[in-house]
Amino acid sequence: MIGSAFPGNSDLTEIARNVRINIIRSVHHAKGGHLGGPFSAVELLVSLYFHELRIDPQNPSWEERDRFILSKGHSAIGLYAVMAERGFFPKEELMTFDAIDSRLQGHPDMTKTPGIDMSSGSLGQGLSAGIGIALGARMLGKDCRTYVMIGDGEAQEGQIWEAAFIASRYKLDNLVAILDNNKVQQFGWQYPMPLPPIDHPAQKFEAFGWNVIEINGHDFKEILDAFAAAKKVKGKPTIIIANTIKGKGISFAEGKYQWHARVPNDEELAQALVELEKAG
Ligand SMILES: Cc1ncc(C[n+]2csc(CCOP(=O)(O)OP(=O)(O)O)c2C)c(N)n1
Repeated sequence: MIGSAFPGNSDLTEIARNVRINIIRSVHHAKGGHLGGPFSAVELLVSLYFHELRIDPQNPSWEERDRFILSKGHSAIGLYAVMAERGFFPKEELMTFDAIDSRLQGHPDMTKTPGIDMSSGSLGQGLSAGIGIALGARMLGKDCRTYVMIGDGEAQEGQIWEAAFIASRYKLDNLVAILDNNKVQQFGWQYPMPLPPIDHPAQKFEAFGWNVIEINGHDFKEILDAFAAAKKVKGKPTIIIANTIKGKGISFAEGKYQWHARVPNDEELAQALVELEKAG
């Protein structure tokens, strides 16, 4: 973190709780947006923005910053809620989410929102852009690192595998991909289901020449250890396969594709807030 000490694991938990509360309030207020995917990614995003990334919220275009691409751009409200906690913009602005003139669009827009490194939402593209940024940093002799979060449903896109092939060919050890492996995508498959969106992701990325680390994506210690381990690897990109739960933290949404992009009604919001306030 720039300008402040590592907040500690208990504080990270508290931040994650606030983030989940702000996500569901924003989606309820906007009457639109996604819930399941943002909720599965909360601990990963909090770890990135409160521990891992070399960033300065006061200077979001700082040349020497690490870059982050939310390739699963439909989870934008999760990213905005974390960035607001970190001070990129006021938390009150979250209530403008998805409004036509808001800086916080339904999918990230690098031309509108301070601190967004790539516009995303059309799945499959973020890893390719991350490779370009990581390669550029190496050619310029810069030590900044690039992080890209992809979804497991998104990993069905062919472009992800073209990117996976190229990243290891260029030995991009300054690139870290994070797979939010919540095992549920937009429609139809029950959880647990016979076929996840991508089976054996660790073996597949390993076969493409990546360093693979598999973790529980809701456990801060495992996440931070994985980031630290990735920094020590030379000559290969790293993928962190983060096993997560879609809708994590709301009992009636966990693991349910029906909550991929559903807006809670007033009663559902109230029940979710009771559960989230109690979460530790
Ligand atoms: C190219 C493209 N095809 C389809 C969509 C519509 N879409 C939005 S989210 C989604 C499911 C994504 O699943 P996953 O990557 O597992 O995301 P998560 O479960 O983390 O929300 C789809 C198909 C899209 N945004 N882009």
